[in-house]
Amino acid sequence: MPIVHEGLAREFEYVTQEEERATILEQIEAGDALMQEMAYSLITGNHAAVDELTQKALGEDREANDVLDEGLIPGMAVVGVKFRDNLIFVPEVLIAARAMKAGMAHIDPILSASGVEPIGTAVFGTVKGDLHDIGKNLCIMMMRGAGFVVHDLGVDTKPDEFIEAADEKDADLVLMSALLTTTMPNMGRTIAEFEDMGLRDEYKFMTGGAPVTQEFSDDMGADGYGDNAISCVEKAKELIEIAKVASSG
Ligand code: B12
Repeated sequence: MPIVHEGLAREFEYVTQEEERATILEQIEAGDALMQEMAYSLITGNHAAVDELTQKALGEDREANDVLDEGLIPGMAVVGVKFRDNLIFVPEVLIAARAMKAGMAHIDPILSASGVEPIGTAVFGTVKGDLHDIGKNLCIMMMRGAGFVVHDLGVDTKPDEFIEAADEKDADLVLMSALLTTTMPNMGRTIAEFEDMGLRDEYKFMTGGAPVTQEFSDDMGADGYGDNAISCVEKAKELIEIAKVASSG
């Protein structure tokens, strides 16, 4: 269905990059008016509405996956774009995140019970010495929304905690966030500790956080880098594909 919700149509105008417009429009158009209202409520941070609309949609016997793909994810994608383009700031993102959480509270139990094969499993932490977790939490939410199982290791995560969790959770990906120039090198130190244990090739490593660049990430020996929650999901999918091809070949 084309965009019939006026508010959502206005919000969609903030998405200006051609490729992103096409992807997000496809997701929106797969849904109906109820899904559009859900996406709009999420973008505007109306958690009570998202809570109610998600319950309503699931009560109509829609698939939890469809509600996620056609309502919550396109909404969150618009939020991600607006944040990246400096059209909204941290408080608005956190308010939208709360709305996403309200919807996910109904969807998560259904998806986990249905045994849908996840895209991949990741452990994700903010590195040792660093307490910034807003960006990490956004990435985790977007990754979970995209079908990954993500184990949140919290903040101030020491290398051995990454190693233990990656093993215990049978992770494919190890994701690290750092916001301080003083803690950024701890991403490289973490990878080095995996290497020392002979575990470097068991996992794909990704880095991110405001001061981190592609070049820095490469220097740290990581496999992937993302500068926002959308690119985090895209890169994670790409690395999972590479890992699959490598293990089948
Ligand atoms: C909020 C904040 C805090 C909060 C953190 C609250 C929390 N729960 O996270 C509090 C007040 C606690 C705090 C504390 C400190 N902070 Co502070 N903080 C910030 C601030 C204002 C915003 C950070 C943020 O949340 N941005 C929004 C999120 C969404 O963006 P993001 O983290 O970059 O994440 C996005 C991407 O980077 C990416 N991403 C993030 N992680 C990952 C991981 C992967 C794998 C991938 C692919 C992508 C990815 O996706 C995210 C979503 O788009 C920044 C300023 C700034 N503009 O960055 C300073 C800033 C980071 N802080 C700074 C400093 C100095 C500190 C303190 C040392 C201050 C002090 N003297 O005590 C302490 C350090 C505490 C510690 N040990 O960590 C400096 C760092 C300077 C530097 N060169 O290192 C900054 C830059 C402020 C400044 N200009 O001076 N801070």
